[in-house]
Amino acid sequence: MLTVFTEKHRLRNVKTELSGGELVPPFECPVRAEHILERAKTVELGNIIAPQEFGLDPIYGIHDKGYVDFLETCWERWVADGNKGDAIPYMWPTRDLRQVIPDHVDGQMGYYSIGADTSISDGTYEAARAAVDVALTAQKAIADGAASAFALCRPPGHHASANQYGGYCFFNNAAIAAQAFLNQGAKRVSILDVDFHHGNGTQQIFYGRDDVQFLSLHGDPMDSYPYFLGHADEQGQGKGGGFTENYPMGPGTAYDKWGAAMDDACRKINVYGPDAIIVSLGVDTFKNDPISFFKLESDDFKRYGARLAQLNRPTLFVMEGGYAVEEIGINAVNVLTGFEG
Ligand code: Q9C
Ligand code: ZN
Repeated sequence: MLTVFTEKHRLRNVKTELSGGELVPPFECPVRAEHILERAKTVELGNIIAPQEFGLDPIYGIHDKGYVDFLETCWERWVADGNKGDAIPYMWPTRDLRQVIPDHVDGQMGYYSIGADTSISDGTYEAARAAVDVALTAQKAIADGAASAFALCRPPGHHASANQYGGYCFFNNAAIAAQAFLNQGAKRVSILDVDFHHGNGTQQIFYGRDDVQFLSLHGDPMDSYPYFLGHADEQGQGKGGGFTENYPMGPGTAYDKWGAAMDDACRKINVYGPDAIIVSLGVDTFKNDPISFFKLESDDFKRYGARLAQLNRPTLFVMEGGYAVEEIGINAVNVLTGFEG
């Protein structure tokens, strides 16, 4: 399987994450991508190529221009305002407040984010742009005839909506790739999100559409980030009704239950009959993940990779989360080798 990777991911290198009332080293750190790349080389997964540049147009197909402009300028404006640390939002237009876009960068950070866990610093925008190019380059390989490809994206994307960042995500790499398939003639695309966390951004982007089916297996939002989306009764709206499927699962969920949800999702993908499948590949379902509560073993990643291969459709893997950095390479690449059989 082809892997697309760029060193530009290292430009995403914030010092701090607000967690547990402290500023800690970020869970979403550069070594994650390095370990996955090393493992892909070790098992000789296939060629590893750098991305082409696709520019801003595919991003504007999913994200609001005002949001993109904000991400491009946030850090320089934060520094110009005299701040010393990473840019972290602290005020949001919640419930009864007005949804007005302020002029000040502090207000814009609140308007354009879903939480305080995702700091911004120098290079965040460039790295997020490069991650989109990684996804689109892998998508193009499939459009050109490859049966599968691996977009080793960093930063991840599935928590980013049309106009909000958070959960370590800025541009929704998987959503942008899905739109690329459609623009090139695909009639239907399925996005199967196996990251531990609900893919709230991807769900929001496609919630009212019937040309992208979104399915997510994740920690129950009653007990887990992102808390405010991902319940089983969220199934799409308007002509998108029935094209969103959520499988929230509780603490301690292991492969017996998780694999059954995966089977059910695969059955629904077959009914939908997509021209391509995008797997939002987070491996934070692993038993040792520091911020998650599922109990998958390393071998389970191979098992579900093999299950995905049975769908027998063009499949684009887009890297999302996973924070047990010592095992992240083994677990992510196990899905891909399991898929290849
Ligand atoms: N105190 C992805 O997996 N919150 N994002 C963690 C820890 C955010 C995860 C809080 C988790 C976001 C792509
Ligand atoms: Zn996650």
